[in-house]
Amino acid sequence: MRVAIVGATGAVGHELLKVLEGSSLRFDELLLFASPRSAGNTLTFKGQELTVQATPDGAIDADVILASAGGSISKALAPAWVAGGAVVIDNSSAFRYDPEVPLVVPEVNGDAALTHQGIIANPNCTTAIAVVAVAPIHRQYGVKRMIVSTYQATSGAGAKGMDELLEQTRVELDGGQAQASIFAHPIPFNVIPHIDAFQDNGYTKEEMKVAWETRKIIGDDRLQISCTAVRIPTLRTHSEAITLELERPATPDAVRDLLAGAAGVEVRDDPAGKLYPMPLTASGKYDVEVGRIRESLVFPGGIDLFVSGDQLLKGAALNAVQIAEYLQQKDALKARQRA
Ligand code: A2P
Ligand code: 11C
Repeated sequence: MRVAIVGATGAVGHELLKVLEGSSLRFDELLLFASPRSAGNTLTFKGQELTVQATPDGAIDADVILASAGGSISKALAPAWVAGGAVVIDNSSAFRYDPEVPLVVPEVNGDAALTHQGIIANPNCTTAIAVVAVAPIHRQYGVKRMIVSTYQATSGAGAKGMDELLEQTRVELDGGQAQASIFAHPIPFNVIPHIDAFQDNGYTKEEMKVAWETRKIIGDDRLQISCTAVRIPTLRTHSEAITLELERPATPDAVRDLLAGAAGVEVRDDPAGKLYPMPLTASGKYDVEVGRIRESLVFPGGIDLFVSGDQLLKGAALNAVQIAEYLQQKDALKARQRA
């Protein structure tokens, strides 16, 4: 069984290597690919130095390809990878809205992965982190409307986004004026309500992704969702304030109990003890932290909550590896015959 990472040198790529080190996924060989700029560089996996190769134009001789080199690379190359016999788990948005491509968060709709025709899409990080908390509530109480405000880390823009936060913060602290390159405005000591391109309806693409993808993963087109997506000066954890209008009334205690038993969730909810989700505690963690669970003042029987989830882990690398693990557990991942 051969696993390949395309985009191995990026922020998500690094996390993929780390998550695979501790994963239950059984495989014999790991191949690393990135742009030609990184060819010949080495990355460490389980104490061994592996050499990064330039991503070829065509097929890759691997059984599973974890792709995280951006939408244009996936769009251009994934068909050739599939034609070559690989199962592609794609972290980009290139195929998420294709009805033939399952969009999967294993805790929520793992079985959808089994219907794949070569490509399985990994959701947008903001969506993946939200649905881990919202899906169990939806199953029990039926979510009618969902209003989300996000606090998104710079890692969503890749390693260069994280570098820009660190470098430009130093510039500001040294008395200089931060210059934006990756983000629309300087990110240090700022918040920017602009992630991805503005659409005709006034929402950004990131905001629309949360609506489209949540409906697809939860499997309910009636769900009404409105999102405001905001970039904040943190490194790698996205937080989200979520308001839910429910079909059947819930109590905060019942939701706390429900989420305490939900896969991929850590309930962190003791305001008197200053215990709630935060990037500080959620970064590097596999579980999504959920707290500030309270009855909505606007929707009687509805729920307000706050989540923090590591953007590079549940928002990207961890979810991708969990999809591969799920396929293998279901005996749906086979090594191909090689000469
Ligand atoms: P490289 O490091 O060689 O540029 P991030 O999201 O953190 O910016 O990472 C993007 C990842 O995608 C990196 O591993 C990067 O490799 C890779 N990448 C960028 N452009 C290409 C390309 N044309 N072909 C293959 N991989 C690419
Ligand atoms: C961000 N959520 O924080 C974006 C990054 O659709 O996979 C992920 C974009 C995507 O900038």
